[in-house]
Amino acid sequence: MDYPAYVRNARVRKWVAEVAELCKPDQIHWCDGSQEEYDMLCEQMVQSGTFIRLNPEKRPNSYLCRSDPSDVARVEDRTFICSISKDDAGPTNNWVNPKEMKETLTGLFDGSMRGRTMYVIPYSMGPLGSPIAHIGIELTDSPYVVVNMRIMTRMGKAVYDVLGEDGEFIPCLHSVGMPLEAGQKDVPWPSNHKHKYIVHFPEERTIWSYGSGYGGNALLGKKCFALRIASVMARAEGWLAEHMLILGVESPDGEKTYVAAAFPSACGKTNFAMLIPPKEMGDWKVTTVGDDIAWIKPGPDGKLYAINPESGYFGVAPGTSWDTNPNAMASLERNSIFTNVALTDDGDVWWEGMTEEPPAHLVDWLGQEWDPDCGRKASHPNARFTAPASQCPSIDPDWENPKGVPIKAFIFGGRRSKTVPLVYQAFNWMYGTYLAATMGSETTAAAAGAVGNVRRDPFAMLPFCGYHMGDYFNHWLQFGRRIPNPPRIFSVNWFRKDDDGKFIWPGFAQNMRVLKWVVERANGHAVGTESPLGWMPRYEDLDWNGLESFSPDQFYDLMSIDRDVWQQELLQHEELFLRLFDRLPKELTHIRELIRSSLWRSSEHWGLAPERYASTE
Ligand code: TSX
Ligand code: MN
Repeated sequence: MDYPAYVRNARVRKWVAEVAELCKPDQIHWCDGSQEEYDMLCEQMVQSGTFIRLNPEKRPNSYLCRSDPSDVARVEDRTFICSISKDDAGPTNNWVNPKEMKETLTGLFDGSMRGRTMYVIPYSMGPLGSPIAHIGIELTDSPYVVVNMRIMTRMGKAVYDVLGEDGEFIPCLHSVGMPLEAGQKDVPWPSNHKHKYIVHFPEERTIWSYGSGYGGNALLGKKCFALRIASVMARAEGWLAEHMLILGVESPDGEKTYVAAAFPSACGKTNFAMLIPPKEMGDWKVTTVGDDIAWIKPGPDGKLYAINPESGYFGVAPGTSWDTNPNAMASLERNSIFTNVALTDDGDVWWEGMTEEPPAHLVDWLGQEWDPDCGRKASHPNARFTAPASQCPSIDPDWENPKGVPIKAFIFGGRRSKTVPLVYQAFNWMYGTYLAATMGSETTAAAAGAVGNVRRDPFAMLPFCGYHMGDYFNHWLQFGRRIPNPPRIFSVNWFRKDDDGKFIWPGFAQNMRVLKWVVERANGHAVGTESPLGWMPRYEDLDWNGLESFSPDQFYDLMSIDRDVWQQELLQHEELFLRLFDRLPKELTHIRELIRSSLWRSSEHWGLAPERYASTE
């Protein structure tokens, strides 16, 4: 085997040789991460029919890719946590004995790269050399993965310098699972229609992924490493690997506050990470550190420092527009990859919700002719853009600071049409852990299950925790005990509806009013009134400049805590806890009982009833 001289790490050399012997690729390409290499691979994919070069006038240096219609999303039922003990994976993960799984996968990987090139991708999750960052190496037979990884991670040969001769890395093996026999013609999107396996070995800290080329199944630095494997590392080493955006808030007098926030899918997480405050509120500014994942470690001063381990956005395209998220639209103006969106007649991209009026003619994500009356969607609901984070106009000046940014508050949100108030602050870390652990979100058309069902998604980590969810809750409780002055914890819900089924809260930019109260509370500047769930703002505690039409009555509708509805809600929390009973921290059951007993106070006693407002002016 020939190695580039700069690959000095013995473990890397040995592992690449072993995998090559198993997968039998025609050749090995050691990625250097250069622009030339990126351009060469994109051009090669244009030639092979995998990529369509978009009109350089409209979308410079950008490409459209259409996946196989059977390979369009993460496959949770084919995702496995193969810990030695089944109990360590917990009831919310699929588990197979690691020895058995290795045998199955070794059989599948044997010869899986025949007729293809195996790419060696060295990458850092987080700024190169940051004490919070970690290194991975992905071996893949997909050039699509290589170019996406170049946007989403710090990829390139400089990683080997950080790694040195004996540095640690996470080995990530990926194959689309479609070897080419001699003379066999390739397809634009190779994948395996029969076998798909997204497998994590938490004790060994390795990832093996077979059969899918899409998103989190194949870009192994993201969900597989930065969440599932990193969550295991974080518990062992005393830090947090979270499914959270990170944003900075700058007040008119220049006070800078960083918050991290977790939302389940379909809650507009990227929109919130890139929020532009209403100008009527004055000189407030929001800056973006990350939109999906946060790695958080305690610093020497006892504060918590967070980095975004990624360097790009792999965002859901449908619904993204100049109205809903101008910063995202600006980020993907150039140097971007679009997967499963529609192609316009002038060589640009389009998706549902991008413009009010759809174009009169498109080629849809399946490559078929499309017009507005054809009755089909032009883009797939899970169509994605891959865009460099550096292109985001709201990118935070410290987003690549190797020390990370200091986190003052955690926000947890879900999509709840009833029950959950617009915002409240947990009384303490334990109550905060409870609210995050019991977080739920209503299913939308894009997700499985009946529309409107509440699906519990603790910490928005249910599909991404690499170990038992009960142990994860315990890690959070333990973590908070060890740090002085831990971040304040908040719950938000932008999605409450009135009795006519209409959203009460205008959402989007107006969420800045809530965010302002959150950072002012975290900094000890704002008033909070006690409710059974936590501290809440009164109407007069929020900034209403520019939104005076929003009445105190509407606010009360948004903030009310209905005793009977919450009794039901607590029963649902109990259901979740029962699933995790053997490892559920006792504290959480006690908090539930505390909330249950607090609900018996009448609403006037938490200072938010509308009659109160009448008497304030
Ligand atoms: O992303 C959203 N956010 C967060 C923004 C910072 N969305 C989009 C849906 C999630 C993918 C929202 N949708 C938000 C929101 O805060 N709120 C809503 C609900 C809503 C939808 C439409 C309106 C209002 C609220 N329209 C009008 O008021 C005209
Ligand atoms: Mn995510």
